[in-house]
Amino acid sequence: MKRIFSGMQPTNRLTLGNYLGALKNWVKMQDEHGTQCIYCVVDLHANTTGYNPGTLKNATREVAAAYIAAGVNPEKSIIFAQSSVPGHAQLGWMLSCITPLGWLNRMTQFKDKAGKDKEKASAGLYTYPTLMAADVLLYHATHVPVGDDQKQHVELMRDIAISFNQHIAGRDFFPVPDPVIMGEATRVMSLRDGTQKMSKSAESDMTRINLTDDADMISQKIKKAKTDAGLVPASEAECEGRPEARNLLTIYAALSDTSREAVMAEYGGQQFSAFKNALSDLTVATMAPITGRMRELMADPTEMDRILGASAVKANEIAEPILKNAMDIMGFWRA
Ligand code: AQP
Repeated sequence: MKRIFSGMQPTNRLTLGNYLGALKNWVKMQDEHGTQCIYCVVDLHANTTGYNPGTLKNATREVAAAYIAAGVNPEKSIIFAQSSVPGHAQLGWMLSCITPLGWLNRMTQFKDKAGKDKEKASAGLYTYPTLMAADVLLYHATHVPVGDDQKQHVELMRDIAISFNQHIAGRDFFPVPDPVIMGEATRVMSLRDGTQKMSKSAESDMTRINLTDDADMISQKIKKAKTDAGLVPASEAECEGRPEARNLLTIYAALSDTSREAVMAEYGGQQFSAFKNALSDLTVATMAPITGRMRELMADPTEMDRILGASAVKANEIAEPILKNAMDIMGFWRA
């Protein structure tokens, strides 16, 4: 059986990048035969870049609501908050103790997120990849659908699993999970700078489309998206050195489930204003039902809590025996 595990941080409103790079694929995978999907709201990870106890609970509900609104079915898939299964933190600690510092030093996301003043970054941000490894290995998951930015972390998690199996267990205890990076938009870029990833915690809201944005806001953001003085590129060669143009074409292709090539065949050589109008209409048409459903779900926090609670029980049932076995392998005392 294929077991899928993936998660998103409740750090801010989810973006079109989160949707196209990951969430849209999660929905597709849920319908594959012989697949069990576990989709987590990784609230322990959200703490690595700052604490806001007043908003975290609701942000967790909102991310879960986004999963459901996008098409994840809580009757089929497990949707829960990471902190409600204690095994994540326990296995995370155990794995951090067998992960060499040299491996963590290579992680580019820490460098990006810590910024210039590394001394002020939290220890949690540094060990984020070992907790992420625990998230997946705790369920003996086999596949991890993520955006391109998380590829390095999945590679590290594979190294940790192999190392645990070889040096501690002496057998294949953890399956070595495969990253699944699919679709046209594996890395959606900022609307204001085509060299930067679209990120939910970037300072300017104009850099991204949030899943909660209404039609006016979406069309304003797309209208103001950075382009250049040329026409819409008609070939990959014409995209060279034009990251913003390429990004808008990629977004259009991913939203319409087609290829960038097909989009260029339709809009190449036209003015950006016409293409932006078409992109804006397509984005609004795709997002409006998701945003509407999210709003309905968020109007009933009790129901959201019921869904998260029921799924946490199911997640714990899978995680507990695996954690116990891992603890036995590591030699921890147990009555
Ligand atoms: N721009 C993106 N394009 C494609 N995929 C993306 N993902 C994130 N941004 C893009 C994918 O979304 C999933 C959840 O991401 P996350 O919440 O774990 O955080 P992140 O990867 O650090 O993404 P953000 O939006 O930049 O969050 P913040 O600003 O909070 O750090 C992952 O599968 C990710 O690959």
